Amino acid sequence: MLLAINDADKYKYTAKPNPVVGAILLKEESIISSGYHEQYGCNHAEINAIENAKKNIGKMFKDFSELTLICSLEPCSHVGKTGSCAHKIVESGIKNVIVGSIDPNPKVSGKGIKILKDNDVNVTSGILDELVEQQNKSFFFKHRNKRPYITVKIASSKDGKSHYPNISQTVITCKESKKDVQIVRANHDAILTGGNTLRNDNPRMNARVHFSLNQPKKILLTNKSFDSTYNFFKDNHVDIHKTKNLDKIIKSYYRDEITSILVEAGPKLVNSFLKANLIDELIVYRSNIELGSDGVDWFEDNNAIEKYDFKLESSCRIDNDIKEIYKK
Ligand code: AOF
Ligand code: ZN
Repeated sequence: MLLAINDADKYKYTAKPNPVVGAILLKEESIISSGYHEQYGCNHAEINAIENAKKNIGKMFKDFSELTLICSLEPCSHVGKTGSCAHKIVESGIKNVIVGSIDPNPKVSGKGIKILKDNDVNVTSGILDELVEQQNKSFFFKHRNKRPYITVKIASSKDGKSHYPNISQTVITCKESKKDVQIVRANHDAILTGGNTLRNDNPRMNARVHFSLNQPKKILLTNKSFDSTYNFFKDNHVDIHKTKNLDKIIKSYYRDEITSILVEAGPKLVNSFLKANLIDELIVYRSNIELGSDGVDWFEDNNAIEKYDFKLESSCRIDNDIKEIYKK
């Protein structure tokens, strides 16, 4: 199971917004084949493991009834972009399945295991399930909380300021921090910003990384009109929301294929997310530069981070900056 979980992780940037899943077929102690959910919209892990085993029929095993399937997530019951894994397992003749975690997706949850059991397949589940959940944090979060996981990223001066007013762009953090932001973007399914940031900075907000990935979708909150020449409209379709009801907007993504949203916006929108209790994780890139009393505060409240119950989970140095990660 640990091997299935570990190797599945290689595909986290191309499987998203789907969970990463690993499957291994064993004959007694020997590995016959493995399979992974490598690419969103393509074969699930179990199907790849079964297909990869076929070339060993007659060499390493006679038929699938001799094999045990280990899969990190409950085999799916539904026919989505591909067929139902649970039915494929039954058809193959596999008789023993060991499952890491139950799938929290209500379309599947418990139903995949039921199909197996109803067809006389022995199922053991709950093996390293906490690790599977940790690995697919936002996927589990979304299904448990009926909304995507929300991370807010800010670049702050040492004295908690965002920028100088009336200056087009205030440079705060170093080059290395900006590079790190690209990885943070790559780890999210969507990036959200507001009209003010678009007008002032004209950011592209894609993930500029040197590995293949499914680029984050884009979400824009504004009641103004923007023409398509703004950089934000490159790469991907942009959802535009004119309402100010953040709760409604965020909850609307429960039905969408988005499990995590990265908010990269100015103080006004960040404070709205804070007050709406819609921040699950706050990432602060803190520079050693002070902007002084002319700078605009990131947070409207003094001690906002503590007041809203965020706890520092980790901090590390990036060149001259400090990256702090806070969670509720
Ligand atoms: C599995 N094996 O490898 C994965 C599963 O859109 P689809 O059709 O690809 O289905 C995506 C859903 O299937 C996803 O939300 C999750 O519930 C499950 N993922 N299931 O049996 C896999 N990736
Ligand atoms: Zn499946």
